[in-house]
Amino acid sequence: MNRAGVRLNNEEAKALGFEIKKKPKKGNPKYFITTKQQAELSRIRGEHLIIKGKSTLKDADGNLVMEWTKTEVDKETRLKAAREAIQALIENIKPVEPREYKMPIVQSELINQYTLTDFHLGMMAWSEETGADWDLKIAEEVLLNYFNYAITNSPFASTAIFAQLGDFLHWDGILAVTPQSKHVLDADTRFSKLVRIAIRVSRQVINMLLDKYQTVNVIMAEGNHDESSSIWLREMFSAFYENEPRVLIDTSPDPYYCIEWGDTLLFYHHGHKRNLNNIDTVFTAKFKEQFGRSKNVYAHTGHLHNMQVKETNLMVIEQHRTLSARDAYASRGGWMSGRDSKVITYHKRFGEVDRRTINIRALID
Ligand SMILES: [Mn+2]
Repeated sequence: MNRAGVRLNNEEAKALGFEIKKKPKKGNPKYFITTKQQAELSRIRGEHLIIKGKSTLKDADGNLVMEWTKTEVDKETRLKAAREAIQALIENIKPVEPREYKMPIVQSELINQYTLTDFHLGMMAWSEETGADWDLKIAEEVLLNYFNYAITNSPFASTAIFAQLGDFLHWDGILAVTPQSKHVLDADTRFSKLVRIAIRVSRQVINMLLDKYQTVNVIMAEGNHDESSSIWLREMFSAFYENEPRVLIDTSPDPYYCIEWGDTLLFYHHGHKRNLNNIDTVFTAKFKEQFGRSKNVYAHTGHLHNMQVKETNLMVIEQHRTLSARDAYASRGGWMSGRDSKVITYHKRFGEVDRRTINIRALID
């Protein structure tokens, strides 16, 4: 049975028993391979293919003329390819020179957390339909206005946390769909443009934080909209600031993050895997040592876009609002949460000592 043409290199063609074809101008020559050869090819290439379905072509007498097998590379193989691509990207990144810290340290016991979740950069919303406009241009402006305003109006702590709690990017690849469920998303517009702006705006934010703080911790949490993109964001910024000891990037691939600040312990998770009901036990189990040493424990999540605070025997858990507008899906579904971001100040010994709420109206009116 024939399949559509597949490009093979000479070793692969030989292994599958073909006469080697002449190399065309671009890429490797195409061969028509059978389902059996496809399986052998996948074995050679170390891929695990999932059979998605079959199509057949029959002649007037009902004899099978041709058969196609629709296959898809499994998640692990795709992740492996993504990791290799990231590695290649990192190798080409030229790290920046360290910046000199000029600000006198006023309160070295304090850390300021800039909480940003579900920013949905690249989402497209139309105010007539959803109540507020949102696109790449608006989002970039809002984010820079937010950090400008929030940095100026927060205490003079020695250290900051850029707590980006996931869904920073609205979509995660060439197709504007959610990575797991493949729901079609309202997108503005090209993925390359989204990537460029995500990098540009994050760099600006980190540089703004470096002007005020001696040390900047960066959490780039995995969200359900940016499963893969959060990987390259973390790895790219880690490579980019490798010579800058004042920037600390958490590159953990496990979507649960932890920062220790004296006796105060801070946890972060997007909220797509675990929610307020039982996330406290997950954090405690994953970070037993840090938990054992700490006196004041706080956890932060996002994902559902509305505000909720819950105190358990183990910690205070807070689910945060977002600064982004709602998309048509959320608006039509009637999820109408308000829009703000909290700057929370933690003391090494006392835990939370201050918080500022930055309302979206302070940023766009
Ligand atoms: Mn989410």
